[in-house]
Amino acid sequence: MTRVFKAEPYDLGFDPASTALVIIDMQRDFLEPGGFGSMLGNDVSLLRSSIAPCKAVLDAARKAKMLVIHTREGHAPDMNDCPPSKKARGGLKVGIGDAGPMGRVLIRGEKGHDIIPELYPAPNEPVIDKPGKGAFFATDLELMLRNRGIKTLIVCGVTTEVCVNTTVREANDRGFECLVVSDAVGSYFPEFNRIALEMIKAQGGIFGWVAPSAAVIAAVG
Ligand code: TIU
Repeated sequence: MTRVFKAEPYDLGFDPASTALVIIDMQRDFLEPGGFGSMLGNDVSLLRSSIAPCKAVLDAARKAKMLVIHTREGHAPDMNDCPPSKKARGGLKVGIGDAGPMGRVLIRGEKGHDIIPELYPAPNEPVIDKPGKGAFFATDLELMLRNRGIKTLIVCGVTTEVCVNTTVREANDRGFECLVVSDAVGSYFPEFNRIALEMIKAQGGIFGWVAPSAAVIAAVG
């Protein structure tokens, strides 16, 4: 069954059976005070506007029985999967692996690493733990998508110019069609948010498509 997203730079046809919702890194470490995002010097409240649209798209995808995949950026407790360059970057007083108010920063199993309660994964929804910014690097995501015949990705999450953009670029090179939900992504830098969305849809959709949550929900529902 083919349906259409009203999107930019032009409408995108999709089949719900071969479409997955991918929610990138909606973790306490990025969205709540005292996590990795704060440690980097950011105002984390800037990301919170993405939560309600993301939840609305999540509810629609669940209702339509689409595949929903959540990702989390972070590292194993022994940090064997954390490049020393990533740990050292920024010269932070409290950085990756150090004790913060929500446990060890960006470490799996710690409170800060987990997904915010508003968007918590259902038991049947895969959670991809990724050591990098892109969700395809050093994960089973591609295998999981290919095994289920997925062709189209609806992408939400944070941050727009970092993990969302990196993942969309990785997906595009692998032949997936990505639709980024413009109000369900967020950045600590409003101008980066706007430009990151422009970059995706410029040049005839060089990396993919962009549409607001209302258009995505209308097409999925
Ligand atoms: N710093 C920043 O904007 N983002 C990240 O470090 N990770 C994600 O975007 N998930």
